[in-house]
Amino acid sequence: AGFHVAIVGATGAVGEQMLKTLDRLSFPIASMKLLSSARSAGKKITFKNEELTVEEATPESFEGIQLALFSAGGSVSKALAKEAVKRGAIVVDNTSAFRMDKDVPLVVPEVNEHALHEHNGIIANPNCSTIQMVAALEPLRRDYGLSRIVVSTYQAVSGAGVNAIDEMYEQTQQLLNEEEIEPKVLPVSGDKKHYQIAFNAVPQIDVFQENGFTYEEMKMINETKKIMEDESIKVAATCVRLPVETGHSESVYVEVEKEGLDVAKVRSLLEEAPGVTLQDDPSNQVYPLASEAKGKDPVFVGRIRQDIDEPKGFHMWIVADNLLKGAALNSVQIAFSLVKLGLLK
Ligand code: 11C
Repeated sequence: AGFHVAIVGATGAVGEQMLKTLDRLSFPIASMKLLSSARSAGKKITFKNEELTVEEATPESFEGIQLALFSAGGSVSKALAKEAVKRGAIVVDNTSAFRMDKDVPLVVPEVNEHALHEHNGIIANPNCSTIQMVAALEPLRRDYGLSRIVVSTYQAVSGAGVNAIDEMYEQTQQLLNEEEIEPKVLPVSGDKKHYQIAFNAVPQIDVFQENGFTYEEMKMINETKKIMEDESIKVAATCVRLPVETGHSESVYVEVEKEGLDVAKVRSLLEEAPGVTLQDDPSNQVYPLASEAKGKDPVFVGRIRQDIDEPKGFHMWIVADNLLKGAALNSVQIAFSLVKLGLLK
């Protein structure tokens, strides 16, 4: 027993983690189909001791598929997600293609699992930097309300894909060898200019919008309001890429609506929160680190401080594996939620 599942983008950094996560969490699978662009078709991937050949994704690929996890870029999702739905599949889409569509739920199960009931075939998985932030802030929102969030991110190169990871290692090696470097991928593959990522901090993730924010920053702003179902929360974001392979870190300042919150209460709310692990013991230098979050499921939170001037303001450091909770794990959790709610059967 189990479901007929397809992964679109099986050869990518997130696709690889989707396969591992489905296996590790024992998602019930009757059959697995691996799909990709024409360029990666033909590659072999082992899943549950079986060697599978990656096929080029076409509309017909989705015949008989019940669940399709997409992570092959927005244009692939735009071209094929509705074709999959037409053929009876539920799509969990890890791109930004449909996230802000009114009839598409944007879901972090710990925050708004109930939104899945409204789905029309496609469910969007939020942006990685948004997921970890809302998972950590949801317990504060529920009990105290949120009025404002100001976030600065310190994002890993794996968020930009396998080519960005390769570029970071290659540049690091070249610079250590005192060789010339030739940036080609980051900050945004396809943008006009490229900058050094090794030994650097680059304040551009995705392309600039007319208002001066980047698309990544606007995703954090718009997606947070949609997931938390509250347009009145003021959100501002500055997104920065660092030479970290995997693990996004975020410095978050949050103001709550109600009075009476203090650091001890924030800690106890987060200790109880599903999917969150508190790592906050300054006297013993305990705080979240990207290097330790890599390969782990939880969202780690530490460095919790009450603002010195604003009693309703709190600062914290939120870290998660961007390929797991930020992408593959959240998608698989959505799939489990669909089963639990009787929406996938
Ligand atoms: C990054 N957050 O770190 C991006 C990657 O909308 O799903 C995820 C892009 C997205 O570059």
